[in-house]
Amino acid sequence: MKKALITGITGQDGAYLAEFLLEKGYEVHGIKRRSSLFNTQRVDHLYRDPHEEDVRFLMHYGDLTDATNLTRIIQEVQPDEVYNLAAQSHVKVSFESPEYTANTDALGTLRMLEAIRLLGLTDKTRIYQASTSELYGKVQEVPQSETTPFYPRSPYAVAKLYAFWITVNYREAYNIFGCNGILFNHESPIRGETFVTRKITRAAARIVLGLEKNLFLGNLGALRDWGHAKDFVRAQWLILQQDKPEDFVIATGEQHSVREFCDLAFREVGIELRWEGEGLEEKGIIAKYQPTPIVQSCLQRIGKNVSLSEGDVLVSVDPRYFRPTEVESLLGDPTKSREKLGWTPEISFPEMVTEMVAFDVREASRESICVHNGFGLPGSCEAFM
Ligand code: NDP
Ligand code: GDR
Repeated sequence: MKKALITGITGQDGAYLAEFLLEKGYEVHGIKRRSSLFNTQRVDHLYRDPHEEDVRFLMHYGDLTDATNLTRIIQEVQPDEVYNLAAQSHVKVSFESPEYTANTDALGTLRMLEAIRLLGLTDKTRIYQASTSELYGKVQEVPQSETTPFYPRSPYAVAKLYAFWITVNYREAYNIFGCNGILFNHESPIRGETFVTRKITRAAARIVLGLEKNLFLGNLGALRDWGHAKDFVRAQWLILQQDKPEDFVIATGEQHSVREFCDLAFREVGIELRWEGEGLEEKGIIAKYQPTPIVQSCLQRIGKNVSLSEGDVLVSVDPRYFRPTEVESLLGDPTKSREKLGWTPEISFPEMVTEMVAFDVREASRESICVHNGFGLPGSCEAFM
């Protein structure tokens, strides 16, 4: 039985990858940070009491900033494959915590590679590094491929640049089977709530169910190549199954704007948006509203009327969400991954938006029922990222 070790197991990709590898028959070990509250919601469905027999999903406390701890875990587990997904992964937050981001995202990767090398596991353990399309930043070529030059535009991207090259260097210097997946944005219903897609799908659901009135966003014109996390973790695994270690771009080859994402998400709950104004004055206004059957049934269940009318402003721009340096446009060229890995995405962009909104409508309706019955839920400070 193959053993995999996943850092960042409590994150979006960690959860999908763990599920994928368990289905493939792996024994899956995850590293999670100690936190004062439970933070394993994304993988709780995979958990089995360790006292049972044949448990194949095991967690270890650890942190990418702690080399001795990482080395001990790798020594104990002796993994065949390591997926280094842990990171301070929010671009905007990286401007506020640049040193911590570098410590985790750049030096954390070095610590993982060094642990494999110092433990003499270079012949046994393969390592996948979660590299990113943010490396292209101020893009030098459209679409971006494995040969496009990098131009990082945030402390996050600069830290990931170090991680990219240290992985290449350990491959060349020590023969480690280390690979970078240069992944373009990928989303899902379990995407963190402060990334723009989930922020939008969550707001669309909460607005039609009366839990929120407005959605404030930053750069509506930003263009991204958005895929589904479920497809993208399959590519991570394929990258480590090749005969020789290489780096791959993983992308859909399709591009959409934040504004377009809003249009689709709000349409899923029955709202047609029209856009008026420019720059800071740009607004998303209701052009038409006819609640969809799923929204209608939730409203009935909650026993509530939410009044939304044509002309209501639902989306506004707030400069708080602008970044000091922005990545305006990303579009990946997935030719190499298609030809060498045989990888193509299976979930389309509209299917993904539909799935995300449906999930958030269910979440919002649950919350709405609590609020309506006097069990008010507190707001979240995280909403302000
Ligand atoms: P998430 O933010 O959802 O998950 C990040 C994970 O890293 C969480 O489990 C988090 O733990 C953990 N983590 C953060 N800091 C540390 C630390 N110091 N030590 C140990 N663990 C830590 O990210 P995604 O799942 O979306 O992304 C996975 C990886 O892929 C990241 O490296 C990201 O930068 C990269 N990436 C993501 C893309 C995307 O579009 N999703 C695209 C390209 C690259 P906790 O739950 O405790 O916060
Ligand atoms: P990104 O994702 O920075 O591409 O990094 P994010 O969803 O945060 O932003 C995408 C684009 O949307 C614009 N935007 C907003 N973003 C957020 N978060 N909140 C807003 O209100 C908002 N309004 C507009 C942003 O300016 C940006 O242009 C993600 C992360 O998962 C990284 O870890 C990963 O490496 C890259 O994708 C590929």
